[in-house]
Amino acid sequence: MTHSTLLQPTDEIHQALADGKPVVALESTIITHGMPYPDNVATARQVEADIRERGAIPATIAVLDGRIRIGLDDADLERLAQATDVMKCSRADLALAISTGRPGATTVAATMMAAELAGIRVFATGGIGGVHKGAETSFDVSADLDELGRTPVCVVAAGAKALLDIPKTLEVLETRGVPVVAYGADELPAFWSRQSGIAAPFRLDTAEEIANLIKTRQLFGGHGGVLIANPVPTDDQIPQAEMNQYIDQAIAMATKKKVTGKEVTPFVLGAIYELTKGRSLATNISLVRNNARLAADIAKALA
Ligand code: PSU
Ligand code: MN
Repeated sequence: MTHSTLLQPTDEIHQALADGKPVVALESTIITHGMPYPDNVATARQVEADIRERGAIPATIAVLDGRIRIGLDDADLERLAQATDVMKCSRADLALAISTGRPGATTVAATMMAAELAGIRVFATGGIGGVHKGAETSFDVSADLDELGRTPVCVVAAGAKALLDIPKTLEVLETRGVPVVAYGADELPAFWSRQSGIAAPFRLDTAEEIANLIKTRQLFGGHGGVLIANPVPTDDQIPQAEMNQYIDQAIAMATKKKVTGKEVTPFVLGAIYELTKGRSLATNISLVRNNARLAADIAKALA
């Protein structure tokens, strides 16, 4: 393994990047640990199609056969979506997955690392990891926040999930020097809900303004990302008051079962899926698609 064999972009993506065309990175933990099969693979394909429809090229990122794949074909997506032995790879896990040849799905942090190495500047996901409730005793703070502080990739998400401590997450992002921008909203969205009750640090209303922010930030020397918080479409949201009940129940279940570390987010997402009888999944699919469309617009404005 050398630097030149670490990444394996598809021919299409390799050429698109060489030509300066708009490319949008996509993570794979959402496929393997965020949604049940077969909705996970159907969503992954749909999101890729949404990006193409907007005139950009999707690059789903994962570790397969000891290499970081930049862009997956249909068979790869299916293989990843069905597999049960896939490592959830954040910054700490990426090298081990590659060096042992184990299949790995990339989190926001690891996808940002791969996107930067590949030269992709915009990345769409569902929600970022953050500071978990009770972090003052558990120390559970996602590596996504440090990555946003160091890696120059724009991440489009539907805000931080309300299962996280949103004010503490914002504090850490501010400390790490990450601009947090709500798209077309004054309030920070909370993933399944458009409202969080927390004012967004900044608001921008167009993809062009966001592209300008990214370009300006690059002038500082290319350190650190930008977080765009894009509210879920109104028709598909689960209002905050209702959602908070499910979240509290799901966290209580996780505590009772002593779920810790990187298992927490997948467990809580699964519990919320059960508690909402599948409605959370429809919301999740809607917001990921919405983020993919905005990310494609930002990538076009940057290209
Ligand atoms: N939020 C979701 N679905 C997900 C994740 C977050 O709604 O699948 C994944 C993302 O890949 C994110 C990761 O980067 O969980 C954060 O995990 P942790 O808190 O262990 O860093
Ligand atoms: Mn964690």
